[in-house]
Parts: sequence; C-alpha cells; structure tokens
Amino acid sequence: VSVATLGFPRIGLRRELKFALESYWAGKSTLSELQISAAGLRALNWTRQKALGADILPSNDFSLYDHVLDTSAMIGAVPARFDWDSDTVDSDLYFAMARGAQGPSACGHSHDTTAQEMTKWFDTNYHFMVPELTAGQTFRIASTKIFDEFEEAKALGYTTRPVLLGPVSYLMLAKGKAVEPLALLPQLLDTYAEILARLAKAGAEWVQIDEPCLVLDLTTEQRTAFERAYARLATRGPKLMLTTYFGGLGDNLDLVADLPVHGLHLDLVRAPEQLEPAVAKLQPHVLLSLGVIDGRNIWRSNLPDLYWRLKELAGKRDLILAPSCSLLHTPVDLALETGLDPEIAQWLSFAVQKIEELAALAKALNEGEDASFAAFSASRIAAVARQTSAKIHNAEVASRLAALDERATHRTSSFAARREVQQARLALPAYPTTTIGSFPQTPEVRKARSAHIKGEIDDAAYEQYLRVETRAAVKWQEEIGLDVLVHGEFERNDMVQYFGEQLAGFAFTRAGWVQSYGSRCVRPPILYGDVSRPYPMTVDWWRYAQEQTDKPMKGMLTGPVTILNWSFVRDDQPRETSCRQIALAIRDEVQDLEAAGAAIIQIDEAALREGLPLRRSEWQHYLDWAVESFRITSSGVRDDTQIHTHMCYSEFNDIIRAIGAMDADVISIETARSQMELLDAFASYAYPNEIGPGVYDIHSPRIPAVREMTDLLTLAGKHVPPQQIWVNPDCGLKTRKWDDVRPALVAMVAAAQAMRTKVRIKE
Ligand code: THG
Ligand code: ZN
Repeated sequence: VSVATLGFPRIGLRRELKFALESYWAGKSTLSELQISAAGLRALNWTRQKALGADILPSNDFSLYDHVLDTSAMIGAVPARFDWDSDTVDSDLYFAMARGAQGPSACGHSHDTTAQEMTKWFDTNYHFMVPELTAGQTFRIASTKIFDEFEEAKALGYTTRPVLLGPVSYLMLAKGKAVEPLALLPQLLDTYAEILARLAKAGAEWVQIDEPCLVLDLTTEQRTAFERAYARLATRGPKLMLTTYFGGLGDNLDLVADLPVHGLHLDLVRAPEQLEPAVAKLQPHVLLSLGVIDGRNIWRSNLPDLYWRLKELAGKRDLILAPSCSLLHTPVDLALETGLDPEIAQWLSFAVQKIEELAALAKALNEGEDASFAAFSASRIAAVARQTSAKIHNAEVASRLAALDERATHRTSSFAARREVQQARLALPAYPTTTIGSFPQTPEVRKARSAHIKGEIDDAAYEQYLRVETRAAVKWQEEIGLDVLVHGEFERNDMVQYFGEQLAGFAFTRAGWVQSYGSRCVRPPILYGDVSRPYPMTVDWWRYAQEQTDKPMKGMLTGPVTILNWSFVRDDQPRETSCRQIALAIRDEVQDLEAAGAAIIQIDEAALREGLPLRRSEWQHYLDWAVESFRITSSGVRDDTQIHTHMCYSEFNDIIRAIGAMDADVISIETARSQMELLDAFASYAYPNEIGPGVYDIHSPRIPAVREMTDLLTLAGKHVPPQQIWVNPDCGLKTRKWDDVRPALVAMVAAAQAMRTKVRIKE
C-alpha cells in the first residue's frame, strides 16, 4: 500500500503565490522574481509532501493561475483575439488570457482584449478559465511547463507523477465557436500522444490523467470519446492513472472498466458504494487508487474505521491510498490555527494533516494496526469526542426544525395581493432603480478593517469611520436619484464570512485560505454544529443608514443556500438539515429587520445554482430543499414587506421553475453579458413576479452609455411586462472603484428616467 496525493494547494502556506502574482501584475517585481517564488513554492510542496509520508508526488499540479488555462497553453489553444503568432505561449499572453489586456501592446497597435470566461470547476468554489475552441482549431505543444516541472522535481531528487487534465474532460469543459468541441478529439489526441511520449522519455513511469467528467451523466457521443481517447493514449507511453473525483462512476463503470488504462482512482468519500462493484469489474492488473480522505472538506477521518474497511482488500490487491481529489480545495496547514477552540481544532484536518492521516493508514495496512498505534488512538478519540460534543447539538434548534410546517414556508397572501400593498407603501415610480447592495471596498476601507483587526484602531474609531463612509454613500445615492438605497456594506468582509462570524455553530480560521480563482482566495467558514442566531446581525447598520434618508433602505442578507455552499459543512448530517438550520437563523434576522421598519429586505442566493448536484437525477431533490430553505427565511414577513433576491449568473432555463417557486417579490439577475437572452426563460415560463435584469456588466470597468441601457430595457420589455421591470447593475459593486461606479450609476438613473417618459405604467 502506498500513498499518493493528486495535487497540493498552490497558493502557499501564507498565500505567498497571491502576493508574488499581485506584485508582478502591479509592476513591482519582475517575471524572474515571480518565477523564483513559484519554484520555491513547488520545491517546498514536494519536500513537505514527501516528509509527511507521500510516496507518489504530483507535478504540474502547480499553476500560476489555473490548471485548465495551463492545459490550453500546453496545447496552443489560444483564441484568435489574442493575435498569437508565435510558437509558444509566453507569460504575457498567459496572463492576458486569464485577466484580459488593455492599451497598446508591444506590437504597436492598441488592444483591448477580454479575458477568457471563467466558470466554476464542477461543484467547487474554484473557478477555471473556459477553453475557447473554433472550427478548424489545431493543436501543438506550445508550453513546456509540464516537462519543465517534471525536470525541476527530478533535479531535487523526486521522480513525480505528472498531472494532466484528460482530453475528453478538457473538451467537455470547453466552449466551441462554430464547432462541437468533441469533434476536435482526433487532433487533440495527436498532441496528447506527443506529450505523453515526451514525458515517458523524460522518465515518467506514470501519469495522472484527470477525467472528472466520468462522474457526470454522459451521452453516447461522450462515452465514445472516452473509448477512442484511451484506446489511443493508454497503449503506449507512460502508464496512465485515470483519475476520477467529485462523485461516483455510477452507470459509467462499465465504460471505465473496459478502458485499457493501468490504474484507476475512485472518489470513495463522495461515493463509497462504488468500491465493491469497481473491484468486481476491474481487471486484476489495474492498480486501484482509493480516495479515502476527503479532499473537499476539513474533517479529520476516523482512521481505525478506514483501516477495517480496507484491510481485506489490501491483502488481495496492490493499493494506493489518496485524498478523494486534489487537496487544492482545502486550506494548507491546521498548525497555523492558533485561534481556534482547541476542542474544535482536534476534529479538523487540512492538506498537511490529510497526508499524515494517509501515511498512518498505509503504515498500518502494511505493517499491522499497531504500527500506527498513536495516530489511530488520537484519531479514534477525536472522532468520538466530535460525535458526543455538547458543542454540536442544540435541542432548541432541533425542536424548531421539527415544528416547521406549511405556514412557515408560505407568504400569507399571493404575489398579486402583496404587490398591491407594497406599491401603496413604497410608492415607487415605473422602472424603479436600485443597486445590488455593496459599494466599493476601497483600499481605505480595507486598511481601516485590517487596522481594527490588528488593534491599531479601537472599536469606536472603526465604527465612526464606517459611519462616515455609510452616510456618504447614502447621501450620494439620494443625490443622483436612486429610488431604493443600500447602506453599502462597508462593515462586511466576505458576505458569507460576515454572517458565519455572527452565527452560532460556525468556526473561523485565521489562515484557512482556499484558492477561488487566480490570486483570489476565500476563507470558508467551518459549520460544525447546530446553527442559531444569538443576536441581530445587520439591524444596527440598516437602522443607521435608514436614518440618513427618507427613501427606502434595503436590508441586505445572504441566503441560507449560499452560506451553505460557500462553507465547509458538517458531514454528520445531511446538507439539507444544515441548510434549514441556517434558514431559520436568517428568518430571525429578516423578522428583526421588518420590526425595525425595513420595507424591503434582500436575501441573496448568489450560489444557489452552483450547488446543483453533478447528476441530473439528484437535481430535483436539491432544488426542493434549497427553495424551501429560501422560503423559510422569507415567509415570516407581512404582505407589505417586499422581499428581494439576487443571483449572480445567467443560466436560468433549467431551473426557472425553482426560481419561480422561491416567490421573491423581486429578483435581480445577471443579464448584461448575455444581452437579455435569459429573459427568454422568464418569458416562456411567464415568471409572475418582478425582475431586475442587470442593465450593465459590473465585471468590466467600462462605463455603460445611457442608450445601451435603454436599449436593453426596451429589449427586456419585449420578454416581460414593463411594469415588472426594475433597473439595476448586474451584481454588487464592491470590486469596482468609485470612479467607475459614479458615472455608471448616474447613467443608469438617466436610462430609467428616459424609459419612464416613454411609458407611464405605475401612475
Ligand atoms: N465569497 C465566497 N465565495 C465566492 C465569492 C464570494 N465564490 C464565488 C465568487 N464570490 C468568487 N469571487 C471572489 C472575489 C474576490 C475574492 C475572492 C473570491 C477576493 N478575496 C480576497 C483576496 O484573495 O485577496 C480576500 C478576501 C478577504 O479579505 O476576506 O478578493 O464573494 N465565499
Ligand atoms: Zn451577483
């Protein structure tokens, strides 16, 4: 039995890569300085993993931005707008593909090249750069990164197992222009075969080839692609460890069992039930890699339990033990968490600890249980302690959940009836204007927050600073004529972290960073126990902001599904139970805001869609409890309290019924980039409530013209009745600068006014 890791966090113990990248992008350090930092991180990661007991080390798991982008660079898949006319993808081009490029470039003419699109990596909170392929696409080796990193490790004394994103998953994740990406498989296989041959020549005995798409529902065409790909790639070159994760093979097991690969990795955390049928189906010579430690969560394993599950099989076949997936999705090292409650800390395991767990387990399987006596005892004690801890269970929460009935998940009256009393109370014009909630988190705001955290300024001074910012933002919104105002959220860090910090049942790390995209990281809260809300979380700031104006001030909350999806969640109860608990806590907050006088309360569900299970057959169940959780939060208010929600994406067609079932009075959505296409979904389903289709794209610093926005609003009016339309940007403004925000919102208000003079509907 040996130990492998499928990938290690790249960002560094203290986010060294983030700082090296941002310094390089800001022109404060050179490319070679960046490369030296990156090489240092790789060397440290290999040394560390080896020292912790990993036998098989990955290479090419590191990336300066994203491993899917690395793959595009490797095979020379560069979109035409980047005017690429060289043999290799250099770092300027690489970062331009990641982040876009502006202004005149070295070649003389002026460029304003948009980055490739970014989207979620399966059901994680990691984003990858979507490959863009066109008809007539050709591939060739255009980056030597995978070879260089193999050599780099070899020079340090490590013969690694390079990680390669498989060709079929690559194509399935790509977007094709005038081409079905899978049609490009034959060309792509030529290049992959060349890469594998070159790795073999360099001395790679094995290659880890990741095909996470094997855990999805597959079409016949996609299955055929897998058969073709591996018939071609597995017969020559290095041995292939076909690596699957984020779910079980399910109905794809027969397909996989027939692929001529030398090894197969299974995710036994998400799909423990697949081990038995896989062992029965696989050829005896296929090396099994078992993902037994959770690569997606932070809980410490029960090693004695795992030992007994694996002992018999380990006596029969050669096994590799591994995390379920790359450790990219976990924080690096629990040892940095000096501020955690020690009782909770002993239940946890980050990337470093997970490798130690694997090493102890492998040692016991190789040498007998006693060989890992100390590690096993500690592991068992922690597991029992967690199960029986008084910190986890709260009888009051359990009884509130049990008492939930129909009334708790339904507003008192129909939307039509609510609308009437809300209009009477709010007296808004046609095409009412608002924003999504956050205003720029300027360097000054961040500086004040970090000074407060470090104790350099006291609570009173920090509070005072936030008041000044908030008041100024409110006054400015009033001046430019917005109809529904927001307080700006200057007091908040990450929207999920902000609520998690105030809810009972959540713990927080100091350094538990996980890469979200490029240099950006998040610190997911750890949901360890029953959730409750000890005291109001947002009421004071809402009240302060409302006192500055006679216009309606929105109460701003994050919804339960989003808090759940962006946290590390309990593995000792179903996700839906945790979600309902969070929903009850947010419901309490909604009711307190209402009691304080808020006429409009927004409950954002930015991450509802990304929580969709990877298999279609599981969608409905998820949507049912996700929608129910939202309704728990929003249904305790009077008819004349208007509930808003916001969603950060534009694919609604397949979940439009669930969106309708949420029964929010107003939903704001991202549409600017898709030119209102998605309103089709809302129109064909006859979405009954009000909609704020984002009229400009906040992800770009470009200031939208009034005409563009009136065009979009006119277009929107063809899909949904104009009296249902709100006017707002397509997302929060916290990542923008005030210099972009000011003219954009002034123009947006002008666009709404222009629309009103054309149509008078609400008077
Ligand atoms: N919060 C959480 N998850 C998210 C988002 C979020 N996932 C999806 C999307 N939004 C990801 N977007 C971002 C955008 C910015 C940052 C992280 C994820 C970011 N992070 C700071 C950084 O890396 O410097 C650190 C943030 C902090 O100081 O707390 O800028 O909004 N949970
Ligand atoms: Zn958004």
